[in-house]
Amino acid sequence: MIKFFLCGIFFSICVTGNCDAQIKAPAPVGPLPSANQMRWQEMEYYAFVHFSLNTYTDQSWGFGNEDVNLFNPEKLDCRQWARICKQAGMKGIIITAKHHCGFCLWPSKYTEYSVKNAPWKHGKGDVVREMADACKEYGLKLGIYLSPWDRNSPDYGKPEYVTYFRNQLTELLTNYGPIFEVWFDGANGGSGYYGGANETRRIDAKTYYDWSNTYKMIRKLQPNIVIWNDGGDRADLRWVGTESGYVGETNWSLLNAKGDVPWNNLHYGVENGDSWVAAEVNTSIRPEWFYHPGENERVKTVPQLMDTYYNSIGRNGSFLLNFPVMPNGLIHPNDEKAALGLAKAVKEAFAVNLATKSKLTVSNVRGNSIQYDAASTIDGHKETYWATEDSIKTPWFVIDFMRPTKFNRFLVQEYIRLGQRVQSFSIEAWVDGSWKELAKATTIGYKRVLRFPTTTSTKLRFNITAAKACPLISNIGVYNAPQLLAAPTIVRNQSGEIIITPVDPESQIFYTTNGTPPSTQSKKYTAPFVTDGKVEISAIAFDAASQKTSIETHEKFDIVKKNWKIIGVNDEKVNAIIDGNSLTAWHQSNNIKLPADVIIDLGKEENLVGFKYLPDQSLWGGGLISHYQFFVSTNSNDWKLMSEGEFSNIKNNPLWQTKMITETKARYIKLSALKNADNNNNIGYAELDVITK
Ligand code: FUL
Repeated sequence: MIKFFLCGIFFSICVTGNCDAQIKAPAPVGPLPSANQMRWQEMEYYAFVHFSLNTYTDQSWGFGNEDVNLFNPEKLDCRQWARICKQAGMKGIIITAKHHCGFCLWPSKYTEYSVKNAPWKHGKGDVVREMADACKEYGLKLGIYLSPWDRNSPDYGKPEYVTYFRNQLTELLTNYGPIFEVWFDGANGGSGYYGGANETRRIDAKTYYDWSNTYKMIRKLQPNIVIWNDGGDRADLRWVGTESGYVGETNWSLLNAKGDVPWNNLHYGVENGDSWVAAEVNTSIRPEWFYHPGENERVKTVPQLMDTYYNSIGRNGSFLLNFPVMPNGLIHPNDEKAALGLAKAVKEAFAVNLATKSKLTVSNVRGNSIQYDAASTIDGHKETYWATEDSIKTPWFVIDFMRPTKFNRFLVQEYIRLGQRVQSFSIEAWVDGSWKELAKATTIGYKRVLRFPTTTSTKLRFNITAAKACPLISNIGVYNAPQLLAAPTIVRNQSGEIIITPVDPESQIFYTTNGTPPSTQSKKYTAPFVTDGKVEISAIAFDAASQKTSIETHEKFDIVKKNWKIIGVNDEKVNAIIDGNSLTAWHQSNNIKLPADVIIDLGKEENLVGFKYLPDQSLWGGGLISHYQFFVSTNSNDWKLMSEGEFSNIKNNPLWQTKMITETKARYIKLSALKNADNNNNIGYAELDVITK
C-alpha cells in the first residue's frame, strides 16, 4: 500500500514535468577549487603569530646575527594564544617557525641557530611543539610560516641552502601532526649576516627554490595542506598585494598558472584565469608584524577590524589576522580585547537572518525542481543551492519580509564547487511603490557581504546582472547590524592647528589636550584650534541617538613645524613633506640619481633624539625609501651622520618609520635616500618629522 502511494507521487511529479531524476545538474564552469582549497576556504578566519628574536630587538626584520641568548620568554604560554584565537572565532594558527633572521622556534637538527641554544628551558624547549599541542587542545588547525630567505645561513644563495630549506620543511611537516597551511614569505635576498659574510646576496626567487619539486615534496608529506606563495609560483593561495587588510571589490579566485602576476592580478584575481588560486588577506592587529612596546596603544579598534572583516571575508577572501607576541611569550591584553571585541561585533551583526522567515520568489528555477529552488539558499546546507536553467544568466530573487523591516547588510554565497560564475549583481529595496537600488557590486565567489545605510522596507530584490553561466547560489542572508561608532582621526597641520574629524559626520566630538581620557563632559570640538609645542590629544565620537561613544583616538605631536623650511628644492609642492597631512606626498624629480637628499631647516636649534619618515601612502605612488642615512647639522654645511640602515618591510607595510638617535642639538636635518624598495630612482615622502627630548 505504501509502495503504491509513493509510486503514485513519483508518477504525478513526472507527468507535471518536475521529475528531479530527469533534471541535468549544472555543468562546472572554469577552474574549480580542490578539496584542500575548499576546506581552507570554509575556515574563513585564522591567526598569524609573529614571534622570534625580533621580539627582543624591537626590529621588523632581524639581520641574522642576533644573539640566541636573547630568547627567554619567561611566561611563554601557547595555550593562551590558542584560547584567545578560539574565543575570537578563529579556526587555526600559523606560527613563524622561522622568520627572515633564520632563528628557528623548533630545535632543528640542521642549524645551531635555534631554541636549542637559547636559555629558554635550558635549550630543551620547542615552541612549535607547544603550539601544536595547544592547537590540538583547543580544536584549532596548525599552520607553518617558514621564511625562504634566511639571513643567518652561510649557505643562503648557494644550492646547498635549498637542501637545508627542504630539510627544515621536512622536519616541520613530519613531526608536528597535520598542517593546514604553509606560508612562504615573498621577501627574498638582500643584505644579511650569512654566517659572518655580512654581505648582500641576491637570488632569482622564481628559479632558486625549485618550487615545483618543493611543492611535490610538501604535498607528499601533508596531502591535505594548502600552500601560500606570493605570486611567483602559483600554489593554492595568493597574496592580495597589500598588508593593510583588504582585497579588491572584484575578486576572482582565479589566476593564470604561467607568467608574471602584476599587482592588480593579486588584488582582483583574473576573470578568465586558468587556475584556482584563492585570496588570503593578511594583516596585523597592530601596525607591525612583530611586537614593539611603542605600539601598545596602536592596536586596531573593533570598527577598524570589522572593516577588514568586510573587506576580506566579505569579499571572497579569507582573513589572516596577526598577533605579535610579547617578549614574555604572551599576547598583550589590548590585542586580546580587540580580537574578542571583533568576535562579539561579528556575532551581533549576523545574529538574525531576516531572510529565513520571509517569502522567497525567484524569476527562474532549474527544471522547476525543489532541488534547485529558492529555499535552498536558507536551508543551512552548504551543498544545496538555487540554480536556474542553463540559458538564464540574469535572474532575480525577491525576499518579501511581509512587514516593514530594517536591514543594512546583504550576504550571498555561490556554490563554488562548480566554479565562480557571477560577474555582477545589485540589490534593491521596495520603496514607495518601486524598486530603489541600495548597492551594486561585481563578483560574489565563496562569500560576499554588502554594507549599505539602514533601510526600512517590506521587500529586498537581489538581481544578478551578469554571469559566466547560470548562477548557483547556496546561501543568502539579510541582517540589521548594530552601528559601530568609529574613533575620530586627529591631525595637526604645519601651523599647529589640530583638526579632529569624525568618521560618521553626524556624531559629536569631545577631546582633551593633556593625555587624560575624554568623556562627554570634556571640551566639545567645534572647529580646528591652534597648539604649540608638544601636545597629546585624545578624542571620542558620541552618537546622541544611541548615546554611544566610540573608543578613544590618541595622538602625540612633537614640536610645531610652523617655522620649518625645506632647503634647496625649487618646487612649492615640496611642502607636502611637512604639512602634517599624510595623504599628500612629494617625490624627488624623475632624473635624480641616488642618493637623494631632503634638508630641513627647523627654524631654531632643537634637542633631537630621533626622526620619523612616512612614505607616500597612495597605492601607486611608490618611491619608498628602503636604505637611508640621517644627518644633523648646526650650520647646514658640516653634517654629522647620526643613523643609517634599512626601513625593513616598508614595501609591504608602508607605515611611519621611526629611528632613535643619540641626543644631539641641531637646527638642520638631512635624510639621505640611498635605495628604494623597487630598486629604481623614485623617492617619495608623505611626511618627515623629528622626535625631541
Ligand atoms: C612580510 C614579512 O617581511 C613580514 O615581516 C611579515 O612576516 C609579513 C607577514 O610578511 O612580507
